[in-house]
Amino acid sequence: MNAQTRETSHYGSNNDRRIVDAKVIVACPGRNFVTLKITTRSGVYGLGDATLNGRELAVAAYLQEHVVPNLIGRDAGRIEDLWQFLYRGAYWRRGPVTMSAIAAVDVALWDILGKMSGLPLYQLLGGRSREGALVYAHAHGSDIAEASDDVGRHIEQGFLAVRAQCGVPGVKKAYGAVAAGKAYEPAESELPAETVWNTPRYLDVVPKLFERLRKDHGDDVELLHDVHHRLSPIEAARLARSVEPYRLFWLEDATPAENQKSFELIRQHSVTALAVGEVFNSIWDCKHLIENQLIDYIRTTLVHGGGITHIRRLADFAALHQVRTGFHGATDLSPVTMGAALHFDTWAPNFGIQEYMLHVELTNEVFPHDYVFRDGRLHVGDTPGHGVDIDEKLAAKYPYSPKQLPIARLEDGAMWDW
Ligand code: CS2
Ligand code: MG
Repeated sequence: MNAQTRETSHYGSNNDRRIVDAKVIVACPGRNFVTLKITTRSGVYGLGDATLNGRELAVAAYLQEHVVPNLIGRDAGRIEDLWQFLYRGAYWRRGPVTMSAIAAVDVALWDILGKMSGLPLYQLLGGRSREGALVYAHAHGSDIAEASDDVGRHIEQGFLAVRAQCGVPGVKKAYGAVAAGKAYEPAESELPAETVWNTPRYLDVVPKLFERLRKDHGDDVELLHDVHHRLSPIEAARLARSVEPYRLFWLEDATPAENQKSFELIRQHSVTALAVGEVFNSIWDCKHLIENQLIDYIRTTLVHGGGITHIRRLADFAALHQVRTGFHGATDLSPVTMGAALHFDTWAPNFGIQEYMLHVELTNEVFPHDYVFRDGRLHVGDTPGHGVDIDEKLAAKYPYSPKQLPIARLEDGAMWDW
């Protein structure tokens, strides 16, 4: 027992809130997910997602070996203090493994707070700023015509925003550009498949894709595109300028951003809106980008960025610079992250858009949730907490299965970004 005792609040004494169990659940209901379930003495539990695609077991071990022993006996109501404890106390700061583990604890504690107080998470954050969160779907095709048909299908389904990717002529297989109807993220093999990338051909096809999409689908639909870190800064600037006539909602990950100053070059040459940050895990990864207004949307989401406690700080900082959120929402983030992110989106004054790549049915069965898609937006329910649960018995039927996304090389064999 630590010093934080004998305190009561409107939602119970901290004796009820004491953490008595923390369980790391690893399962593969369609994709691999790592989930942390924290249980308090009162029996109320909270869930946090700790999934780091392709490196799942590293986070599971970090939690199991280094975090869980520190949680038992602590007051689940001290969310900020536990965040600081796990961040500062580890001595080693930041990094995707650490920050995903901290996020799982943090989101689980916010879930507990919601359940104990009988309030949905968005209410704890400050209440609704909007009725629903605008989402974008994924459309793709092996060529421009197929991708355009797929965009049309998504518009018919009610999406107001669609991300479009298409095959690159002469490039046999590129991550993100599969035939329409096939899974966008082919995490198929135990070791990563190797694909061959060609930048000049890609730079040639993308403006043609968006010219066609505007012709076929008009000006109302919001269109997005993910470059997936494959360009140099000057190439990214060229692409951003070449798609200006088609008014993209955003161009994502146009160039890797370890060196945040790279984005200055893109900004100098183009007014296309820019999004980046799904691989970031801390406010420090985007501080220069945000305070110099080099981006328009920040994509870092709860699971990889230290949970609600840290991302709220990041979002508030972004708001000061008129940068909006556009959280990562691929199928390798669990519905727990989606649910929590949607509550955040419902509150955040500077919310922009939410990525929504639909989970397969089995994933949804393992993680029952109350968010629903309606009229181009996702709507959270009023279940206390973040509204996402786990069916542990069902999850246990789908054990961890190592799977990797494909990587890329250039035609001369050199390793490239994907
Ligand atoms: C992609 C992701 O959703 C996106 O924008 O970039 O699919 C990303 O490749 C994966 O989440 C990586 O694990
Ligand atoms: Mg992306």
